Amino acid sequence: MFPASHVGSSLPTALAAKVAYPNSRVFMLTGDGAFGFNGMEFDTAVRHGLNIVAIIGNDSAWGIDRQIQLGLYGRAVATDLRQSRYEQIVQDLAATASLSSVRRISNRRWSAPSPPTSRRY
Ligand SMILES: Cc1ncc(C[n+]2csc(CCOP(=O)(O)OP(=O)(O)O)c2C)c(N)n1
Ligand SMILES: [Mg+2]
Repeated sequence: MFPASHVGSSLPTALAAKVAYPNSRVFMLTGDGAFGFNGMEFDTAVRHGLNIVAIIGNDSAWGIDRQIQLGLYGRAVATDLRQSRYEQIVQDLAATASLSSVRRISNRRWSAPSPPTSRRY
């Protein structure tokens, strides 16, 4: 577990971990916004046969920022993303590789809880 907190860092970190520990199972978690930073590196994973488990939390939003905006200001600005099928991109990149195994678990859109009337950060 390497919680770097930098958006977009989990995929390159996971690939490096798999290179360093080829006999270990490597899991990574990423958001949909984060996928946009370097999602093409799944192509790197395929080319180098780096078989990792990637979980993409797709809430169609820059979720943390959206949540903060709602908490502080009661409305969200420029933090909505499209309901893109990022797992299909990965599926296409991996289509010719035997390591391809992509599953979509849920199609539920994230919905923010009602913003509180006042909140301190
Ligand atoms: C390099 C970098 N830029 C910006 C941030 C600030 N930041 C923290 S969470 C977040 C939103 C991430 O959105 P997403 O990847 O979709 O994850 P979600 O919060 O929706 O689960 C941002 C921009 C950061 N942590 N690192
Ligand atoms: Mg998100």
